[in-house]
Formats: sequence, C-alpha cells, structure tokens
Amino acid sequence: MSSSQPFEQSSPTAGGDATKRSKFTYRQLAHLALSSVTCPLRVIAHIDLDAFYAQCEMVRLGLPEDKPLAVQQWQSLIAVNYPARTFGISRMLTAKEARKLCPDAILQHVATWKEGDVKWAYHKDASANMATHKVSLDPYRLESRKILACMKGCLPPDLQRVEKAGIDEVFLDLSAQVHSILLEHYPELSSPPKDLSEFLPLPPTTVLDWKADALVDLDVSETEDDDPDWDDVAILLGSEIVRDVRAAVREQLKYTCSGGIAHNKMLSKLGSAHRKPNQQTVIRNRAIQQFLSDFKFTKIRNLGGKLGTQIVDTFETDTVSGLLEVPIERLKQKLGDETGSWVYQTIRGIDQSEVNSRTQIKSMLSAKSFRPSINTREQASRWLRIFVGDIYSRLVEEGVLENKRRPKTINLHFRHGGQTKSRQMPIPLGKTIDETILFDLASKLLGQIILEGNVWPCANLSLSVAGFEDGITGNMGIGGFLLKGDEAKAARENDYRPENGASDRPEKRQQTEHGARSIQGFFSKQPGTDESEKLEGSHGEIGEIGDWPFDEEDNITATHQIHAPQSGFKNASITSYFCKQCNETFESDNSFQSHNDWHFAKDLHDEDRRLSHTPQPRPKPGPGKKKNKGSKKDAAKSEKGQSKLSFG
Ligand code: TTP
Ligand code: CA
Ligand code: CA
Repeated sequence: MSSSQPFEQSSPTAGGDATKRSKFTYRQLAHLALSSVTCPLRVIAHIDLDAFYAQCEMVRLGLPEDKPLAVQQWQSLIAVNYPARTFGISRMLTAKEARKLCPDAILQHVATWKEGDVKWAYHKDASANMATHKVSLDPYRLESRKILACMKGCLPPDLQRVEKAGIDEVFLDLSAQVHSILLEHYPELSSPPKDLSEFLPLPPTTVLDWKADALVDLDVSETEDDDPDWDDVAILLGSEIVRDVRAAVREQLKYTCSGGIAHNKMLSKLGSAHRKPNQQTVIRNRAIQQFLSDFKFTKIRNLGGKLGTQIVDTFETDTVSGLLEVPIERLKQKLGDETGSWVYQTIRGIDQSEVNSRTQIKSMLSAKSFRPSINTREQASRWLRIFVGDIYSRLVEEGVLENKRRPKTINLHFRHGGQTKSRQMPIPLGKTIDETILFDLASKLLGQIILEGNVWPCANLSLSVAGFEDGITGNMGIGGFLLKGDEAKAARENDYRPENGASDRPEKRQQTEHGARSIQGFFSKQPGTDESEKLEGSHGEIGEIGDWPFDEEDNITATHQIHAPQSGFKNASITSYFCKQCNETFESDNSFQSHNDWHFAKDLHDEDRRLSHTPQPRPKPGPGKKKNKGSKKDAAKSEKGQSKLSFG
C-alpha cells in the first residue's frame, strides 16, 4: 500500500447533511473482513499480463520496449506485443503475413523439445520441424511463477487471497486488506454499536482521487455529485493496492500488466481487458449497468462458449441490453432454473463466485499430435521420454522430490484411426517418483496398447498423471511399507487396470455422449464452485471454464467447457476455421485440426478425471457367478476395483 492518501480527508460533515447515513451497515462492514461473497462492499481485482508470451521473450532477450515482437509457434503467432500490434500484426496472421507487415519485427519461435532430447531449448529451426519437435511452455510458466510470487509479496500474508486463473492472470480478493485499511484510516468504524444492523456514518470525504485509473462512466441515474459511500472508498483502496502490485511487478521483473477493480470476479475480469496495455480500470458499483450494457454478453466469463451461443440463438440477441429485457421466468424456462437464474444475475453484474486460493494441481498432461502420423514403437518411445521429462519437471516443482504431493495414476492415450485407446495404472507407492519409474510405467502402458495389434499409425499420443495426493513429508517411502497384501502386490507388480472395461473410446461414442448433454450439463458448475472445474493443463496452468481460449498445437493449457469434440467447430469461411468454443479463428487446416485434437485430448482428460473422481460402485458378482476366492488372479482383480474407489 502506498503511503499517499487516495482521498481527501475532511470533516465528517463535509459531505453535507451530517444526519445522512451510509447505505451500508456495521454488519456488512464486518463481512468485508471475512471476504464474504455476499458482502456488498467486497473488492475484487483481476490482473492480466499484457501480451504475455511476447513480454517474456522481450525480457529474456533484453530488447527495448518499443521493439515489435511476436511469438511464433510453427507458422502461427500466439502472442503479439503492443508495438507489433501497431503494424496490424495479430494472432490471426501467419508468421509470413506478419513479416510482410513489419519486416523489422522479431518473430521468436517458442522453445521446443526435440525428439529424443531430454531438455527443451530455443531451436532456430523449430518452425520447420513440427514433426520432430514439441512445444515447451516452460519458460513462460517459470516467469508466471515469478510474477505470482512478486504479486503475493506485495500483499499482507495474512490478509491475501490470490487465485491463479491462467498462465498470465490472477484474481485477488482484496476485501480483508481493504477492511483493515478502512479501520486504520477511520477509527470511528472500529467501534461498532451493539446493534450491527445500524447504518455506518457516511465517509468523511467528498472527492475521491482516482489517479490515472480509467473510470467507467456512472449509470444514468447516478451523478459524480452524489456523495461517495463506503463501497466507492473500498474500491478506491483496492485500486491503490492494484496500482502498487503492478508497479512492483514492473520494477522487479519488468513486466507490464493491466488490472480491473470491481465488486466481483466477473466485473473485474471485464475491467482488466477494458484498457490495455499497462492500465487499470475501476468499475464502481454505481457504474455497473452502464459498463455492462455496452457489452456483448458473449464476452462475459462463462458466457463465451456453448451457453452463449445457445442464448443468442434462443433469445435472438447478443447484447447485454437486449437480454436485460428477457424476464427471469423465460430465461429459466429456456435454460433451466439454475442456468436461467445465473444468466439473469450475471448480466446484472451479480457474481458471487469466490476467489479461490487453493489452486492445487489435480493432474498434468503432456501430449503431441503427429503430422505425419508415427508408425513404430521406437518413435512412440522417444516421445514418451519427452512427455516424461516434461511431466517430471513439473512434478519436481510441485514438490514430488520432498514427497509433498504425488500423483496416484499414470494414463496413456493413444489415437489411431479416429479411435483413442487408453490405459491407466497406479504409480507404485514406496519410492520417490523419478523419470525412470515414470518412463517404465509409460512404456508398459504403451506395450499393452501395442499388444492389442492394429494400432499403427498413431496420430496423437498423450501421457498424464492424475489423482494428486499429499505425501508424507520427511518420511519418504513409508507409504510403501504401510501397504498390505494385495495392494502392496499390485503396487509392486505395477499391474494395470483397464478403465471400466471401456478401454477403447471411439470418437463417435464420445460425440454422442457429449452432444446429448443438456445445457445444464455444460453449466453444472455454478459460480462459487468453479474451483472444482479447475485442472492442471499439460503445461501446468489453470484456467476457468470458457475463460481462456488457446490455440496450441499440442498442449492443453486451459479448461474449456466440455463439448462434443467436433460439433463445436465450423468453417467460418473457405480458408479459415472457427472454434465456437474458444471464439478463435484458425487460418490453416493444420492448426485447426491440431486445435481440434487439443479439445479431444481435453475431453478425454476430463472424462478420466470424472471417472477417477466418481466413486464407482463395486460390481457385485452376478447371479450364479461365484467369486473364486482361491484364485490369485481374481484377488488381484478385486484389488484393482478397490483401488479405483480410493482414487480421486
Ligand atoms: P492472453 O492473456 O489472452 O493474451 P496476451 O497476454 O497475449 O495479450 P493481452 O495483452 O491481450 O492480454 O493470453 C496469454 C498468453 O497465452 C498469450 O501471451 C499466449 C497464450 N495464448 C496462446 O498460446 N494462444 C491463444 O489463443 C491465446 C488467447 C493465448
Ligand atoms: Ca494477457
Ligand atoms: Ca490472460
């Protein structure tokens, strides 16, 4: 917090009528300290790095800030810095097109793992070698971590609540910190009356100094002459904090970012994108309707994907103001009770979702689509080594060496001729996970798939680890000794367990299942519970539903709404493709197809997670089928069922 006062102090009566009270009560003020999601004084910020990957490259290469630079992945651009944007360069262009617009621009290819290598590197020839290289986002992940640590370092340890919402963005719940600043600045607030439902005095200020913040215009019914109330003061204090956080990131790490400060997550996120780069936008409660009415609702968090499209089709409008006309009953009738009410509230700026600082990783995935397909076990093995290296380095960051956290299962998905074969096995307890162990397990899974025959050529391979659990710190390996009987045996033998008997998953079946899901199904996670939707992508980043569209050749890096692998896509024109799910256009068939693969792998990943999180009832022996207790094989099988129950 900077020492400067963000507002002019004046006597309590300066605002005019001393008998006038705030519209907030002492009880509501108390709720601010608890970061209560229903508190009307709540202050939430969203901070998003400007042109993130591009800035990472600028900083890494030590380039002057006005140098145009874009980050290239094969022939596509995945991030474009602001100087390059002034030349008309955007993510929609190919590297070649960008080069034409600005011959001086630096087009930096992302780091890659080269087939057979054990470490990623910046390879000069990467863009021409899509078949033998795999993208590594490690450099950006590392920077992301530094930035997060820097931001956290600016906030009081006991009052901070920080949610990493993507590789380059965070939500901050500033309520508790703002509460403590309020009490510090206004001692009269710290002696509440007996009756907490009494209204607070009005803030003793008339003019709030918003510094260089972009202030969203007030609603029509409000004027700047209206006396500010405590919600204005709270948001102003929040904006001061965000300004300081951004300045620290800039000073210590050289990155610029943009911020949004508002009453909730949804508004703060719209705010951070409102004015970029290197600015922050404040949306006061008195400006919410004005701010939202200008928006297409498809820009709102969670309304970008399928649900948004469904609403546009049903109500024949894509604007917030158009949808505001629709009565709640009609929304409920068309979208279902839960979703209908949620939409009704959201477009009115109401969002009670929590800023969730418990962003623990649930799974990690490393994947590659092959163009051309690969045809031998040796080739597949070389990629497995890379996947293992990729996953292992992230496991180390997660504290697997200290046994802080460890995954329980390892999964391999193998795509051949439109079908994906999957195998999963437990990661044996008792030993610290290392690359050799992971590679051995992955190879066994691969061997099992190959044994089935008729598996080549392979179009996509992905390895994941899941079911993270807290380990026994300082007591490495003890878990193995605590295992008894069959469980220990299964662990020793690395026995594998076909998933629910459905090891082959034809794409068709997936499509039907997902396609048949109702809109409520797509939206079953209501605000406030969205942490359950979080997942660790292939490159370690956590996204939110419909929040963070990606065009990644072979990486899963964000959570998307679950959808039919193919049906979310359609041609936007003859030469470009559009992913409705992500609001992204793809110029080449190749990148679109890769993106499609991405969704497919993601769906599989989600399905795995669902399976491993849903307790499966143990199959009872059918009538006439007696369980053969004497058979070792059967004992091992029942053990597998048991371990399934405990996953998740
Ligand atoms: P964004 O925050 O969406 O975009 P940005 O940081 O590049 O630019 P802005 O200033 O508008 O915020 O995404 C963060 C990073 O994620 C981006 O730098 C690169 C990566 N990314 C992709 O790889 N593909 C994509 O389609 C998108 C949207 C992002
Ligand atoms: Ca960004
Ligand atoms: Ca972002």
